[in-house]
Amino acid sequence: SIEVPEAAAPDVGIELFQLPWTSVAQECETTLAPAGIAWVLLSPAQEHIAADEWWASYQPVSYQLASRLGTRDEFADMVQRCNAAGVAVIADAVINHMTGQSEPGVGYAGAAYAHYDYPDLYAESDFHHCGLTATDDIQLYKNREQVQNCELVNLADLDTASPTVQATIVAYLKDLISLGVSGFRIDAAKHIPATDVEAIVSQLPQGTRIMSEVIRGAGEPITPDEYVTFGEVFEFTYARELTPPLENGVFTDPVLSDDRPQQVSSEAAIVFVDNHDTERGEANVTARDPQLYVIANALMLADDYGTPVLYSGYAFTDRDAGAPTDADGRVLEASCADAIGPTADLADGERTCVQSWPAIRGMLAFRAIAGEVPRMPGVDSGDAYGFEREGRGVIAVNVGDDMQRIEVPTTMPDGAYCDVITGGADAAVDGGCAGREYSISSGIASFDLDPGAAAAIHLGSRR
Ligand code: ARE
Ligand code: CA
Repeated sequence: SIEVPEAAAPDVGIELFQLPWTSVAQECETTLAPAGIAWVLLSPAQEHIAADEWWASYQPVSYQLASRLGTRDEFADMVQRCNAAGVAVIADAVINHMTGQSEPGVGYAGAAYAHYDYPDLYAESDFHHCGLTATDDIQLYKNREQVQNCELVNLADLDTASPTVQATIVAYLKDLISLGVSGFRIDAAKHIPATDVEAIVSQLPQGTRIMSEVIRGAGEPITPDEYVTFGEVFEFTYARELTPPLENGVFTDPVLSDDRPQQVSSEAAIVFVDNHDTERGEANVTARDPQLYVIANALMLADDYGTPVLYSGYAFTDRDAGAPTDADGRVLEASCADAIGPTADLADGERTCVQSWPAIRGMLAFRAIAGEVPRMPGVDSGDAYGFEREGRGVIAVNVGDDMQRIEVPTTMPDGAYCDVITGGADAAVDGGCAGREYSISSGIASFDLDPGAAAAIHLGSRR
């Protein structure tokens, strides 16, 4: 018998897009903690404009925790329950701007506002009026001043260099921390000078996790690298390089973490296959394409670069459509406890529930056992590709239209292993396998893979 190494502490996160707090709490307890997911990224919690589209969340009206995702009490209860389950909570901090509505209005929870006037919070002088473009909107991403001082799609742009604006933002973030939040996604961080983000987050308790959303853009002067001195960044290049091979079958092999041009260091990188924006935009592979989506997520979870964040959203036809709501506009509760995916047959509004897919849970188990040893050089065989995490796990995928055999050299012990993609986290059961079985013989792991199939075995999945 062989010794199975101790499972590493979980590091993977998940974005639960537009999921109400009561349901997030439920997921922390029933699906995320059991799957070994370390943190959950929420949709924005603050009061927002009253509108049906999901992106209403990204137009703050006040910093009350009262949104269609839930009340302050529900938020507080959720954070406490997630923390108790061992799942840290990362809040989405929309601090670059307020609303984009030119007309005055009343927010979801009743706060009156106008485009540059948010009573008891911000007044006209707290906003940039960049004067660099006809409408004060950003027109040219190649111009740093426009990107940071003009308005992103007409959203009233806060003067984040102002000490009073900073103090208001810091008070809001500290309020979330007082409820147990562990860190923040800084929404639209590219549009806030890195020095301003740093000035704000340096006023938060030590250890607060900061993840800046800075979309790397070709030829743009503002890069994610400016934001790594005080936290992590979402590295958009990762998905852009990970997924095209899934469609063209030509894999290039980044053997070493540091051998990835145009990407921040591995420690600073949050990586993902898609997120709520790219699912509706640039992503090559999304949950609408279940087989390739499993392959992409499996490769990411088997990889040695960055901290992965999974994405759990809902099916849609209209890219603007919000999650289903009740008559009061509250997003309906949803549970992934009994979901088995992947499936391409979701009705609009139904949750993808990736955290419950056996393949994803199997790969989280793979990562816990094999994720801390070196990634070995990849092997190509037609449209199949695979690699070893040295001595602990092997993954192989077939992105072509034909059955493919692939043989991956490994220092894992010879023997029979249960596949965690088809078998899930507990792939080895009662001397047999819950899913498929593969073998290692004379130091070669062999896989016969159907078109669109993936396979992964590790020391803990020995039959
Ligand atoms: C909505 C309407 C607009 C309207 C506006 C104001 O769609 O027509 O003018 O409201 O009334 C989300 C939605 C937006 C929505 C907004 C506010 O995606 O459609 O606008 O909420 O409700 C850039 C930013 C990046 C940003 C993306 C979307 O750099 O930070 O655009 N991503 C975050 C969130 C979004 C959110 C916001 C920011 C705003 O993740 O969900 O917007 O809070 C190149 C550049 C990128 C650029 C990208 C797209 O790749 O390199 O920097 O990203 O193009 O323009
Ligand atoms: Ca700005």
